[in-house]
Formats: sequence, C-alpha cells, structure tokens
Amino acid sequence: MLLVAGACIARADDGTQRFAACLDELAMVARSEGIPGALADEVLGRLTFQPRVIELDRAQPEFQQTFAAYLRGRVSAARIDQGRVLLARHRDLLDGLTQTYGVPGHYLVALWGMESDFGRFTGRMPILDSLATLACDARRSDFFRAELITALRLIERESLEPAAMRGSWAGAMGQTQFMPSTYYAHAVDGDGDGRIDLWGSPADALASGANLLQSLGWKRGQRWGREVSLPTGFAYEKSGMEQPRSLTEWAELGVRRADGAALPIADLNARLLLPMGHAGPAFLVYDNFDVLLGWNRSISFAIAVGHLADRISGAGALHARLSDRDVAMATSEMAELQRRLTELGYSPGEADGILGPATRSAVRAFQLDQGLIADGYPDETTRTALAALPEVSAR
Ligand SMILES: [Ca+2]
Repeated sequence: MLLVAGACIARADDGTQRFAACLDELAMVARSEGIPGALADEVLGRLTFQPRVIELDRAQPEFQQTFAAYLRGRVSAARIDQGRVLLARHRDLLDGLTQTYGVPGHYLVALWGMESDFGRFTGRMPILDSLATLACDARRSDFFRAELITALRLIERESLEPAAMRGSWAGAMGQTQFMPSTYYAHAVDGDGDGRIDLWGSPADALASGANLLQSLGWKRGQRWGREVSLPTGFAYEKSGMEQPRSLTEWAELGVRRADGAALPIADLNARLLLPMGHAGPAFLVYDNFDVLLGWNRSISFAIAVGHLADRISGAGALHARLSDRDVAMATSEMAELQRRLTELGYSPGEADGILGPATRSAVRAFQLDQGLIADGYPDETTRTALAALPEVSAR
C-alpha cells in the first residue's frame, strides 16, 4: 500500500491530532499486512505520543565517551564477578546452547551482562508508545513503522501483554534488548515452556542470544580476538578494520600475545585495532568480532563483549594501561576534525562527530603524509599538526 508520508508525520508541538491520524493509518497498514484488525485497533488505539522519545532521538552527547571510560563502565569488577556466578549457575543450560549453536557460554553471559546487567535493567519505557512515536516522526519513520508492525505480530504470536512490553526508548526489549524484528526472527524458547519470554526467562534470553549469534555467522571453536603486544617501531599504519592479514603475517610483523607468547598457529585472518591509538591496548580481531558487530555496530561494544567474556571465563585484566590518554573529545571538535580532513582531501565520512572506522582510516592517511605515528587516533600531536596546516581556501 502506498501512503503519503507527509500525512503521517506527527511533531512534538502539534502532536496529538497528527499522532491519532498516523495511528489510524498504521492500523490500516497493519491490517493490509495480515494483522487481525481487532488486535491492531485495540493495541494502537491505546498508544500515546511520547515527546520525551523525540527529545532522546535528537539528543547528541556533548562529549564522546572514550574507549577507556566505556570499557571501565561496561567491564566492571562487579559485572565480572556476577558473570562468573551466573556462568556457573547456568552451566548445564549454557553447555547445551554451545552444543546446539556453537557459541561458548561466557559470550552469552557477557552479552546478557552488557545488554541488561543480567536482566536487572531491561528498560521502563512503554515499547509500543515509543515505536509508534518514532514511526510517526519523519526522521526514521520507515524503520520504526516496520518495527511497530512486527511488534504487533509478536503480540499475536507470543500472546504478549502490550502494557507489559517495556524497554529502551528506542524499542529494545527484554534481557537481550532485542528490537521487535530481532525478537520475531531470532528469539527462541530456551526453557521449553512453549513461550518466548525475553523479559522473564533468563533461559529464553540466553538461548535467543545464542541463536542470533549463530544466524549472524558465529564460527564454532574460534575466539572473538585477543589483546596483543606490538614490537618497538611497529608500522601502525597496518591497523584498522579494513586491513585483514593472516596470523602468520602478523606474527612476521612481530605481533605477539599480550603476555609476550607467540601468536597461535592457525589459518585465520585478523585485523589489528588500536581503539586508543599506539599508547593504548592493541587487539587482533577475528571473524567472530564481525558477528558481535552484527549484534551492535559499535567497535567499543564488540571489544567490551569479547573482553568481558574472557574475564568471565577466568582471564585477567588487559596488559596495556587504559588511563593515561583518557581525554574525551567534544562531539563538535571531532566533527570539525572530520570537516578539516575532508577539506584536505581525506575521506573521514560524514562529519557526525563520531570516531568510526572511516574517520580512523582518514586520520591514519593524514598521519602518514605528515610523518606522524599512523595509528588512526587523533591525539594531541595529530590535532596540532592538523590545526597548523593552512586553510585550503587560503592556499
Ligand atoms: Ca520460554
């Protein structure tokens, strides 16, 4: 069915009436997609516009959290301890999941800890209100419209109580914080009671996480990656998500395990990541790292999950120190750096104020041209060098 997008857009200022019209339209869409009319009318008819959701959707952090702060917050001593307790408590279930899906239990427990602090914080926003508010807002209407329709399907299939569907402001639900589409397509019944309850059942949450990772391509028997040590004088420009090399090549370049032991001999490709540049920890990441990125596209998230999983399974802290260069850049400052790099002919991607892979790659290219340590991290030296170059228009 073709719909006029403009007719369905509600704004915070003139919200209520437009929102009601938008919900009517969504009810028609739901019917046309096979949702029983009575269910669509009943559920959608009770939803209210949530101005706070729009505020949160528009909010941009003033400062980007540094990798060190992120990791410290996510991989805390308390979380590691709790993860170890839960790994032991759910041992039988987790071993069964590893057999079925190929994913070791410590990764499942780590993701459970990252997403909801092991089920303690699953979010309090009314999910359907949030989804409808975003579906009726112009910015990401198509995406949230589809998620809302899928949420209705989920209510039908799982006999969920709409009012009990609480979660994040952006629609993530339960102990795994799945969006409705992920819940619908990948959640499974882990405790065998015939229902999939990601809020109330840890077994359902853990099994669903395992099923999602398997469907994202998890490779049985492989790690996510590992912390490594680099030799003095290492060619840092070989780092980055876009530069895979075989483990043999990395070994020839002098890369060793963080404790100084040789890298394992395996027919694997790996990429070298330096989230804080050459002065911070270095990681070699394997194919399963990309699977974690399929769960959440943040590199810091994927490293934190991998490291937390290692810690839960008994490994010690990182060898590299995290603290010294833990200086947060303002989002506006990072965006300015991106604009400047673009002006100079590099390709950092959109000036969104976020230090993603494309921006790191552009920083690396700039550092190489300037004879700096090309680690892709815009440290003080790099920013000073960038600021010292004349404006392009003035040349
Ligand atoms: Ca169940």
